[in-house]
Amino acid sequence: MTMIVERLGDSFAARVTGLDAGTLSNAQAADLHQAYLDHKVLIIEGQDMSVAQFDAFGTLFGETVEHPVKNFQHPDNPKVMLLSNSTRHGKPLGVKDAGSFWHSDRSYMERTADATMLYSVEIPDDGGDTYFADLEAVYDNLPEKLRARIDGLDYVSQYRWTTNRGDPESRWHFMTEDEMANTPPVVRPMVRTHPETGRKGLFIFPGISAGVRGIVGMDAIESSDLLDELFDHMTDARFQYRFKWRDPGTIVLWDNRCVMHRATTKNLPPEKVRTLYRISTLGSVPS
Ligand SMILES: O=C(O)CCC(=O)C(=O)O
Ligand SMILES: [Fe+2]
Repeated sequence: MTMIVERLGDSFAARVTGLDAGTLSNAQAADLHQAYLDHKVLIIEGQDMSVAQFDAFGTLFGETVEHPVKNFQHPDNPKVMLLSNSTRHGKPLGVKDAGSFWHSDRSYMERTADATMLYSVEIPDDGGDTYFADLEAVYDNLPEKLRARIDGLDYVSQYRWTTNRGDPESRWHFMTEDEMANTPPVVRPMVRTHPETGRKGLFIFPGISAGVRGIVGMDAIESSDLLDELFDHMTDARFQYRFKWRDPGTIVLWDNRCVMHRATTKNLPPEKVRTLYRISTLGSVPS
C-alpha cells in the first residue's frame, strides 16, 4: 500500500489514505509523523482498531498519558478515554462534552499535550463536528503592533479557573480534591516555539478549560483588554478547518503545539449518538 497525503481544500489539514494504522511499518510511521508536522491535523478514515492497537498507534506520537480527570477511562486501558453522549444502564458512557470552546489539550498543565487523537466508534448522521484553528497562521497574521506587544510576555493559567465561581463548568464544581491538587496554576509564554519545526504560534486560549487568569505584569483591566483583542483575532474563521465526522473507524489526529480546537457536542441531541476513543501524548514544557 502506498501512503498518500492530500491537503483538504485550501485548509492546513490533510487526509491520509493507503495505510493500516494498526500495522504501520517504521517507514510509514516516519512519513506519517512528517505529515503531522506539515499539516497539524490528519484525517485517517477506514480503520479497524482494537483499544490496544489504538494505544500503540498513539505511542508513535509520544508517551500516552491518562487525562487528569479519570472518571471515563476505558475499562481495558486507562490511557484511552471515552467521549460519548450515550448511556449504559442509566450511567453516562463517556465525557459528554470534552470542550465546546477553543482550547489546546493540557494547556493548563506544566507539560502540555503533544498529539491528541480520536477514533470514532459511533457517529450520528448530523452534528458533533470538530473545529481546528492554526495557531501559527494566527500568529503570522497578528497586526505588527500587537505581535510586538506580546513578545516575551507570560500568562498564568489554571484548569477551569474562572472569575465566575457560579459557572457550572468552573473547576470548583467539576473536580475532586486530588484532581485540583494536580492542576495548580502554571506560567506560560504567550508565544510558543514548536520544538520540532521551530515555528512560532500564539499559545493562549479563550476556552474555560484553559482557565487563563491573566497576563504577568499587567493589571486586571489591561490584561483582559489585551486578551479580548487576541481572542477576537484568533477565533476568526479564516484560520479554521471544520471536520465533519462521517463514519466509525476514522482517526483524527492533531498537534496541540500549533492548533487549538473545539467540540460542538454541548447541544448534541441525545438521539444523535456519538462515541469516540481518545488518547493524548505527554508533551514538553512550552517555551
Ligand atoms: O469531541 C470533540 O469533537 C473534541 C473533544 C476534545 O476537545 C478533545 O477530545 O480533546
Ligand atoms: Fe480537547
